[in-house]
Amino acid sequence: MTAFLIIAVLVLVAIAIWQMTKIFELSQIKADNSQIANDKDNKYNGYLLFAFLIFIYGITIFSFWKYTKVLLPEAASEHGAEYDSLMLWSFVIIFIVQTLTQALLHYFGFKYRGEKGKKALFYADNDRLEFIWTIIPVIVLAGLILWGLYTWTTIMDINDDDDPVVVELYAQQFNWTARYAGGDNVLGDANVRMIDIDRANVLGLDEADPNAADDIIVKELHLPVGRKVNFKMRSQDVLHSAYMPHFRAQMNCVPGMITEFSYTPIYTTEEMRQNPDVVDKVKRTNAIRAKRAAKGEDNSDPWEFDYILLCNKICGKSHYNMQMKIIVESEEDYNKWLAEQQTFGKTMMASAE
Ligand SMILES: [Cu+2]
Repeated sequence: MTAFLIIAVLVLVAIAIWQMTKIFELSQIKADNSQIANDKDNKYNGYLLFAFLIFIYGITIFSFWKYTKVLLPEAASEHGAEYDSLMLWSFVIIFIVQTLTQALLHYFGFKYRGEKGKKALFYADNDRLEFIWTIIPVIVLAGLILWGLYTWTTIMDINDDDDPVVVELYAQQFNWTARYAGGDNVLGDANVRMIDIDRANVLGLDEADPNAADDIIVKELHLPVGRKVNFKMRSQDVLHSAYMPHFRAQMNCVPGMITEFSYTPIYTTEEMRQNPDVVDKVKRTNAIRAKRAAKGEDNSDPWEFDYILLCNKICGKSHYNMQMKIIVESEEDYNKWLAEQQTFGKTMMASAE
């Protein structure tokens, strides 16, 4: 790949030098006018325009065929479908408009190519035409913006009604920690100044706050299916972004403040593993891994699908590996798992001994 890029750059530099010498030659006044475009040249360039049009349409079709399968599978959250249709319709509109305008642009480029004796028509203005090409984009764009704002307000519903699970996501270079609010479903106060690694107070919880004692700090996110989860994000050092692609969720984690996002997972991890898109993706990935393993390039085990929390803000050298596994399960399994975790109060007691 690097060799290819170097060759490409060298070729482009060579072309640039060649073109510059041509310009230099043109600047020398000569009797010979072989460098001035004639009808034949203009026609030839007109055909090249068509060739380019075919090229961009071809590469578009190729990309659809080749890369559609690497898109995310069906959304696994309640709001996800709405988000996806907003995205899809924006793309459909952009796609149609760009396909038509590109065709017209190249066609007119060809039709009105330079020709001996051909004169351009001077056309001052046409109010009706200008009105049409202003009002149509205005209506379409206003529609998209209103729909987007409506979707945004629905998604950003972070109220505490309907008994949501309250979870804190704590970002630091380069890992995630999650904190559950415990029995009272209220997160205890926390501040980076109170972090005490020696005593395992990794999130800086306020030991004097009674709400903190039952908080549960974990390194793997478990969520009950069908129940709303309210995330409260914090960052210890720099800007991070909590990105949960399968749930169509992302929110920046900003040092010094708490940001929020909430969603309701609708498929358990097990259910998502049965999703045809996911089955297909796992199959393809494992085929590639097997091929690499046969060549001795890869010795990792077959991959299994899991929901994932990633950092989506370049935050330092190990940003690419800043992730946490998410497991969506039945409320029963979730409660069982939660009951097995140690509370912050107990951790503090153990460290005091
Ligand atoms: Cu990060």
